[in-house]
Amino acid sequence: MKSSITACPLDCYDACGIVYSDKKLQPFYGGHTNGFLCSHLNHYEKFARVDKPRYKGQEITMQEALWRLRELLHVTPKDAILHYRGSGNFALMQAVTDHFFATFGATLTDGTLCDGAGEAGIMAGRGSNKNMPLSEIKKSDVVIFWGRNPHTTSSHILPLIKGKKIIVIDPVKTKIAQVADLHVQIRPHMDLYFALLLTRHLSLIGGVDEEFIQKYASGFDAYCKFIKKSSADIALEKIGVTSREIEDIVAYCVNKRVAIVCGVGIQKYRDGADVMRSIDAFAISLGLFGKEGCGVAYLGDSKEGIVSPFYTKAKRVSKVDTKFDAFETVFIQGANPLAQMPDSLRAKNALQKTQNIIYFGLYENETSQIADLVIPAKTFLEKDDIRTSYAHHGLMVMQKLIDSDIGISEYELTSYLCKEFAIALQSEEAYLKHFQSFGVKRSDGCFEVANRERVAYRSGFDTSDGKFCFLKKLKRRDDENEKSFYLITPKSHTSLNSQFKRQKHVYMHPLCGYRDGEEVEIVSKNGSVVLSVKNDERVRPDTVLIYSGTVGVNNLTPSVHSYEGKSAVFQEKKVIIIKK
Ligand SMILES: Nc1nc2c(c(=O)[nH]1)N[C@H]1C(S)=C(S)[C@@H](COP(=O)(O)OP(=O)(O)OC[C@H]3O[C@@H](n4cnc5c(=O)[nH]c(N)nc54)[C@H](O)[C@@H]3O)O[C@H]1N2
Ligand SMILES: Nc1nc2c(c(=O)[nH]1)N[C@H]1C(S)=C(S)[C@@H](COP(=O)(O)OP(=O)(O)OC[C@H]3O[C@@H](n4cnc5c(=O)[nH]c(N)nc54)[C@H](O)[C@@H]3O)O[C@H]1N2
Ligand code: SF4
Ligand SMILES: [Mo]
Repeated sequence: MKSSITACPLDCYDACGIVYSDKKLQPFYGGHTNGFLCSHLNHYEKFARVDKPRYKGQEITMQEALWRLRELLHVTPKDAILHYRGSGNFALMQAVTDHFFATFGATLTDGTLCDGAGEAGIMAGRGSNKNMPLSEIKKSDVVIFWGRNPHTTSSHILPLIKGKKIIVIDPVKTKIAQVADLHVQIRPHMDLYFALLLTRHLSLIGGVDEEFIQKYASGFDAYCKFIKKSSADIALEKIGVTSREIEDIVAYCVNKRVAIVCGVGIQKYRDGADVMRSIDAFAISLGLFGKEGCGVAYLGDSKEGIVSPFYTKAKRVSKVDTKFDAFETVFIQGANPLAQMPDSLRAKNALQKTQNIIYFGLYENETSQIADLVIPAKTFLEKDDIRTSYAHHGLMVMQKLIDSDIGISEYELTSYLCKEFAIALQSEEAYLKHFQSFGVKRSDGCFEVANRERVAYRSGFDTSDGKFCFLKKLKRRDDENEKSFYLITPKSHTSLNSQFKRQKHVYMHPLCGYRDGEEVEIVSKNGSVVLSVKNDERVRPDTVLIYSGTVGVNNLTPSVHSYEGKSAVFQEKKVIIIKK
């Protein structure tokens, strides 16, 4: 069989290129993928999928499922229909359903469960979110992983950082922390203070890039005063760092090409925007923008430089605290809100009060279990699509490679609905061509999104005066309950959020005094979950770790928004542990 090229559809920084040959998924050699995939894709076809549509528990044919869908949409008042789409498949054609639902007059969502708080911090400081692409990291001397776990979530960075000085700031002794030159095992949610202290120390030793600051920032002196005031009462042990660590990091960074690689770990808090902005400010003080191999890498805007061909103007409600019960018919696509939304008991309660829950997805999960109508999707191998990334500039065509009797593609489903309700829709090919038109061919033959800058901010920032805007005020409030634990809930190497092999344990430091396998109840103001303990020396003794995708983890998390960025905040609340 001739081999064909596609790309991994998952919500992941790396957006790997894939060669499909002899019915096997193999890594694309070259580009950033360069020879390896990860366990999700290496075992992709082993995970059981939903193979038949069903209504109220009874198997039906796809044709019957579509009739039923049309009927439910027809009988529900339009303002009582909600379209809730997640990021189970990250490719661009997934949004074609938005076009139908928006034109039809249904409500769509806004807000994010992911990176919105951090992004808001970047926007407030720089006026835009132009990301440092993966490939630039190769040119750095020093790489700081700040709340990012590359072995698990972005393993294609690893070949790029060989031989560099590695600094890790993470409450967990992750794999990268174990091999780093310096690991600061910071207390959760203390990054803002830490960033302020780093900037302050840099300033005290005269390491600030004065020329850069003069040109591209305003109010640095005022910021130094702000730092002095806001960190005056903060003891280093409260942050979980030492003065030696502060000195060492600053010494590593002065006059070096430094990449600060941030992940979502730093911003799962209400003031997540301020945390990100204080880290950006440290980078500003070092003069890290507009230069090769320097900068702050976070989750960029994967749609930067691409104009959507779909009609998406609609009334919108937040994805974070969705009042499902304000609707009669809820259409859920590429998402498992009952596991992945915060305050999942509230979400379940509200969703169960609706009349019709429609689940359009690949796998069985908490949401498919309570759905009235279940419509299986096609996998990325069975449909045409195209994707971009939030960590590099690639634009990757995803060809249909397999015919299958199972499922329906997002385009086919939309095309059926548009026909039934007399809504205009272009051909699938026309949309794919539209997306492709934003690509340019690189010298290695791969496509990337045109006009994205490899090194952004060469001539200043996108704020109104072209200068970086420093943080002026803190909004945080700390939960000082001594008996409670910080809850951190990062990504697992065995699952992609709730897809694939989900974790089952709560990870705790042996000093907490629990036995391996012992069941404990973890309790927060929002709810509780019973999990068995796994002792793990990588976790701080004041912290418990429950991976994203673990059944019940979001019983514990509140459905409040970040102060900026309309984002969920999964680590805001502390928890207590009760022996069973
Ligand atoms: N294998 C795998 N890969 C994935 C995913 C997955 O579920 N599984 N999910 C994908 C998605 S949707 C996303 S958004 C990305 C996210 O990928 P990452 O940005 O790497 O996100 P996390 O794993 O949530 O958090 C990263 C690190 O932050 C640390 N951390 C937690 N709290 C704090 C804190 O207060 N301060 C500091 N400094 N660090 C903290 C955690 O211990 C963790 O090591 O990964 C994508 N890739
Ligand atoms: N506790 C905690 N909660 C979290 C997080 C955390 O770190 N900790 N992370 C948050 C983050 S960053 C994110 S991005 C969200 C992710 O949350 P979700 O977007 O809900 O992601 P998944 O859990 O991966 O579920 C995606 C579903 O998409 C379906 N799917 C996959 N491919 C396709 C397809 O091609 N078509 C269709 N129609 N369906 C498909 C699968 O059936 C799968 O069940 O979770 C958030 N929730
Ligand atoms: S999940 Fe990420 S690392 Fe794994 S194959 Fe897909 S894009 Fe690559
Ligand atoms: Mo995410």
